[in-house]
Amino acid sequence: MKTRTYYLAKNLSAGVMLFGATMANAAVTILQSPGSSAVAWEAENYGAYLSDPREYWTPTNDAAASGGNVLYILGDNLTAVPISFVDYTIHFATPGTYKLYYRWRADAVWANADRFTANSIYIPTTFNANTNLTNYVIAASNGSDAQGNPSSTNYTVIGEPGLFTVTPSMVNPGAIAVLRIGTRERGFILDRLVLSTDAALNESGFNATLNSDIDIIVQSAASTYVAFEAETFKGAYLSDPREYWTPTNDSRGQRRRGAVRAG
Ligand SMILES: [Ca+2]
Ligand SMILES: [Ca+2]
Ligand SMILES: [Ca+2]
Repeated sequence: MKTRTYYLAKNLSAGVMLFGATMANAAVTILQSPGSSAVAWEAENYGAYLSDPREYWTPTNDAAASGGNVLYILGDNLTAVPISFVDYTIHFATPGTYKLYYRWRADAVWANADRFTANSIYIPTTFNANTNLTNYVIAASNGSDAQGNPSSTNYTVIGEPGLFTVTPSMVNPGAIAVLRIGTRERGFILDRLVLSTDAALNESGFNATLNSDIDIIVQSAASTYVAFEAETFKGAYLSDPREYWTPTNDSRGQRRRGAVRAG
């Protein structure tokens, strides 16, 4: 992936935004913890992009944002259909009916001139949506505006009325679901997302929902080592039925599970 950096002469509360701070990343799966009723992640992390140069998602910084960064819709204000997309790949652990919540705001650079702009995206009506308009609805955030209380230019948490179903087969090992979010109004700022079985999650509940783990082992900042259990669920297996690795328990093993060869 090419790294491009955009400097825009737009002063936001955080000062000048630095656009396009992307790095080459392998596809990452967001993992729901066993027993958890929610999945949470920063909008600017773990996305895979389908971008049209006319209007597209790009990560940028914002001091008021969770994690200090956001995804921003840059380009022309093309609202009739979703133009570009960000995909989040999720492995669920708990079947159920999930509601999508997100923390967002409108860029005042646009919303001060038109109170109803920069306040919507395209939300998929299902997991694994394609790119057709028929797979999307206009986000509930479009109902707020820059002269409302709170103003659309302040960060708020909102939930979508359309729900997402996680079936029992979707929690099988290796199963994934893709949440694809489309662009709509230029200047929309997406900070953080939560999918939860709680249909009435409020803002404090949203903030208390910790970000989920991912399927790769990440070295801690400034750490001089990486350490992990052999049986970690982050392991990927190439198995021959005659002899293969399988996790099992052993009271003498650390955390009482180990990976052993079977067969
Ligand atoms: Ca709007
Ligand atoms: Ca964020
Ligand atoms: Ca172990």
